[in-house]
Amino acid sequence: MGDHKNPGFQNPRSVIKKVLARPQHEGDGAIVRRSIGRGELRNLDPFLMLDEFSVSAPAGFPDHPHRGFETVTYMLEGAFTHQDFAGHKGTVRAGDLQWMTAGRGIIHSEMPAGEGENKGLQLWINLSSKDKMMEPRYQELQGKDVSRVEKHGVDVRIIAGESFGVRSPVYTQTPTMYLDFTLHPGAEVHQHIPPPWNSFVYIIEGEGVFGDPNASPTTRHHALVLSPGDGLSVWNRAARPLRFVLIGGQPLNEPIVQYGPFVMNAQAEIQQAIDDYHYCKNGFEKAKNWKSQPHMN
Ligand code: FJE
Ligand code: FE
Repeated sequence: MGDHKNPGFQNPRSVIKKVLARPQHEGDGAIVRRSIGRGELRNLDPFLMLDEFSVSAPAGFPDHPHRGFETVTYMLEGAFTHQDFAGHKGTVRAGDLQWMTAGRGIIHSEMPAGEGENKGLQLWINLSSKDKMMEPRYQELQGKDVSRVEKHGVDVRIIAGESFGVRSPVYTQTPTMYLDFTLHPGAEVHQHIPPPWNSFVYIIEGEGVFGDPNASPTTRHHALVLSPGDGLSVWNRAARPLRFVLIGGQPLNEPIVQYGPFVMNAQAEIQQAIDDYHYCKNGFEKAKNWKSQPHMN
């Protein structure tokens, strides 16, 4: 459910934590603003990381592995090209989405493909122990195929889950909702969130009032962690558009052991991942003699 007027929540969610995502270095010369995954907010089960990136060539994220989780790349401006060790390639442009379930192993490069700054969000979603070693899988959606609802000054792109009665075709291995809202000046929205799920908001532009109508407005580059509850209300009382993503997921409630891009349940499984990567086995077979092609920047 999403609604432009009637909250009708039994237990509205409020903001319990606010985190400013400051710029930091990542990859090869790239700058990211990390909200989830930084010291103040190590993770928010099932979410491991949210980076807002803004990258121009020759910086980028050259060949690196992943195991045990999903990465969701959603472009806001410009484009990013990816290549993996199985020969899978593509370019994600503004509005497009790449939902990559790394499972037992992916090695890939992610490099800017547009002129100037290439901006987007990358979210890492943990996989349950039973899914960590699954075969890798991609779900790719062009912006024109992302479901969108425009109503009463609210414009929502449905990356995952459902809003205003419209559902995303993306299959979420770990149950997840991911909504990209733009609220025009004066607009408000009341969005249902499954009560047992953890959820947060990340503000992309403008300023908005979240949860409590008397709260002071929050501006871009901030993540807001939400309390338990059945929905979130948001008001744009400013003179410019407000854009934010609302992300929620079913907690896995499993131990998390992370070593960079390997996320498992136990230290021994991390050691296994390091060995598998090193010896090109158990999912990393195709790493043997593979290197990404030079990018045309
Ligand atoms: C990474 C080195 C990396 N945030 N946002 C170490 F380069 C990366 C990495 C990224 C990344 C990629 C994109 Cl396209 C967007 C990102 C980190 O690839 F995750 C680790 N641990
Ligand atoms: Fe990656």
